[in-house]
Amino acid sequence: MSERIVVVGAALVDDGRLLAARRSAPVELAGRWELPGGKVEPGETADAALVRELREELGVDAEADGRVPGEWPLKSPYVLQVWTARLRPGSAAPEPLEDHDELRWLRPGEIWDVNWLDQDVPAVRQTLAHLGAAEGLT
Ligand code: DCM
Repeated sequence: MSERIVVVGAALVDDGRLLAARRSAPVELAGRWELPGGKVEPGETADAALVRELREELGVDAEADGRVPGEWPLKSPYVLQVWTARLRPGSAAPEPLEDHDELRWLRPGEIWDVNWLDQDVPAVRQTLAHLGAAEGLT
């Protein structure tokens, strides 16, 4: 029996906008947009992994605030979970340091303008349902 491995995606929200990141690798995912994040390492909590990944990939100081209910299958053994996150005061603005070549802050009404990874579409939909009204995203 193989264990499943959790990939955490960040719904990073700032000023009523959601951050989307365009992947530059691997080739089969390049050009598609995702909630930035990555694999949870052994012994690491999901929210700590999220903060680490956002620092590594985007150079930001972020904090996770809560999990979006649900879990979406990726290529086995991976599953995607989403946490909402925000920039801490004084954080640098996000930059595409690794894995991505473009970032966009999506305003309400722009959320579906980018070509999300297939597996991120239901996760983004659920994220909007979860925090849309409270964050002014819907
Ligand atoms: N992944 C995804 N959606 C996300 C984040 C990651 O489908 N929002 C996938 C892409 C990779 C795997 O999870 O196959 C691990 O991600 P990474 O390469 O960023 O560590």
